[in-house]
Amino acid sequence: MAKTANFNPASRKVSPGTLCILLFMGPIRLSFDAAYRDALLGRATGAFAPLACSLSPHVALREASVPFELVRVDFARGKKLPDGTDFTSVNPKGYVPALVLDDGQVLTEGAVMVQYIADLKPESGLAPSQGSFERVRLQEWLNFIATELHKGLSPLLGATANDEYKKVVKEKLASRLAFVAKNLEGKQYLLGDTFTVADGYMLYVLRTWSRVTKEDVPNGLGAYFERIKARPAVKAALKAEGLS
Ligand SMILES: N[C@@H](CCC(=O)N[C@@H](CS)C(=O)NCC(=O)O)C(=O)O
Repeated sequence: MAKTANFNPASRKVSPGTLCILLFMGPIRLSFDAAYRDALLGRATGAFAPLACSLSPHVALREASVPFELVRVDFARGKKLPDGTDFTSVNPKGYVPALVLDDGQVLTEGAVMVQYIADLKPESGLAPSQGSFERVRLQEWLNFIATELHKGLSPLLGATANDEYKKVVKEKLASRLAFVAKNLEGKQYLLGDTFTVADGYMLYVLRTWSRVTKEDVPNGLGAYFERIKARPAVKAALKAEGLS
């Protein structure tokens, strides 16, 4: 217990050779291994899996310049890793993202994971320092994004919900997004003029909103969305997932 209480991610040694594995569901193309990418394309033509929320920690890893490796989870084939391993043996919850650390520990839950990543590189400014009130504000945003927006989108993603319910869900989401737009007035990013991991999570939400509603992001969020997409780390993450 004491070990956990005193745990400080910034003290974790992250050397260039460190292997962090970010597991993600989604695109069939991976940039880190062209041969593997081509093999996947050959086997899974047209079987494009939707963009997953693992994009958020993926962006955080790139923004923080933490070395990592991406591993695709093939949900269409029973949640398998490329080597045939059952993904649930890595994350028993069965969903992405999952971050496998160099000491073998597995971290799940995107809103927590991105803070861990930010704390590996405090100088990146991706999260206000632990113990500050600003950090609590960041957590307030992350929790809002995870519960009200990310999970709020879920009924729109599948065929289970009927159109009537989807309409209600969409209206609720639009009102939540209007709240975000209002909070962005006069600011570049959610916490001010500095990009944080909350903005990286919003990227997933705004992309998914556009994809499922086939509409532009709601009023007041367009410039913010473009600002996030213009970041080099974001561009690199989208490219690596075959989404640019
Ligand atoms: N509570 C998790 C939820 C993650 C989540 O919803 N992952 C989705 C992709 S965006 C997933 O893997 N769904 C597959 C499943 O639930 O079986 C988090 O916030 O990280």
